[in-house]
Amino acid sequence: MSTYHPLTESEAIQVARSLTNIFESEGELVSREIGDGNLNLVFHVSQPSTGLSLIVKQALPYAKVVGESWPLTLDRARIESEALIIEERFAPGLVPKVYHTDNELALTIMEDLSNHVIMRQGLIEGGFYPKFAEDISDFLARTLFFTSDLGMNQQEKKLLVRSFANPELCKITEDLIFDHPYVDADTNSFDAHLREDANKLWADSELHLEVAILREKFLTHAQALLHGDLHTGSIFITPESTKIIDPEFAYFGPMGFDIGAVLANLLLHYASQEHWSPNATARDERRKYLIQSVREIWVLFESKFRALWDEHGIDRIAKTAGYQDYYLRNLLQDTIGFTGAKMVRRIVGLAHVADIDRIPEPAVRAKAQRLSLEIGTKLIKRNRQSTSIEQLIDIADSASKV
Ligand code: SR1
Ligand code: MG
Repeated sequence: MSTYHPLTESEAIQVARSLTNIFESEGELVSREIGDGNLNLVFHVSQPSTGLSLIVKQALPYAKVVGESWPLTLDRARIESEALIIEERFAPGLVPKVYHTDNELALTIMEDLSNHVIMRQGLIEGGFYPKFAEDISDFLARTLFFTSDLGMNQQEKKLLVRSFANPELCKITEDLIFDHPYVDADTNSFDAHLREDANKLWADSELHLEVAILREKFLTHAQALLHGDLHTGSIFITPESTKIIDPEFAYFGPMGFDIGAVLANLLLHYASQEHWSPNATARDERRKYLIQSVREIWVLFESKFRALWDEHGIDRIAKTAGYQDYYLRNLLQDTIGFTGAKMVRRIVGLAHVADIDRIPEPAVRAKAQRLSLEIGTKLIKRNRQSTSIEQLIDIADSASKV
């Protein structure tokens, strides 16, 4: 079975048996394809007699969301496995355990996390996750610091940058986040009632300047190894546990892109509350919880990142007074700008979010979409003037009060 082909459910059982020793030799295995993402096959393989289980994830040679007309490198399976292994080293317990990688078959066999829920779905169902800000700030601070020039050997980092080049998946991001939403591109997809809003977006040269600056950072600023697609669909969660999955977009890029992805997806959920909250009191409480999560994630991230720098910083000249403050101020600004860009793409670009798309009433959905666009565009436009996370919060708060 070593030549690449998309696996069937029964072949997933064969690879799970032959490439790992997770299962007891006695006892039948059951396999189900459960992938609901944009790109891959995901098989859940279990042994009912023992309760043991695992996941076989296989990259397809094209983007499933579009079809075979959009070819896509299988090398992303290697990138994903290697990123998971590095993330586990720096943020232990916050990613699934990798049991086996097969680059020829483009597959990763890993821990089954089906006792968790996908965070996007958990939020839609009204879940509260009291440990999330602590866990995600740990993940971000530790993976970003220890793969940056502040926290790892700078020559080894250059070699790692090479093995995480990931040009095809970066191109998806460059197009779908930093280009297509700002022109009348074929890949864009939005409700007819947003036509005027899209026209405004395409004509806004002040906005385009900021997008060009953010795009340049994404293209050139190899600051740290990013997850690269850290939305709430890439997070498995329970109130007690957080697991970050799916780093196939990993590459060395600007740190604020990962932090912004998390904040953007909380704010997209915030923008959808008129539908998902049962009444005005619940909506206000939910919005406060989401805003408080955004604040805590940044505040905890910043203090953890500074502590890692003080304790484990490897660069003598980076200890110069004032440099850490300068670095964190730029990182906050990048985070705010990327948060905005990640919101806008989910409203007018190719790939949307269920928090908003699943709102059935067009008028309520339109309000959530416009609120997301308003918050997103303001964050993009104001990112370079920002000095505090409270400025991002004010933008979200005041937009939702109108
Ligand atoms: C063609 S892939 C569309 C989107 O799905 C992934 O999760 C990334 O966010 C990508 O932009
Ligand atoms: Mg994904």
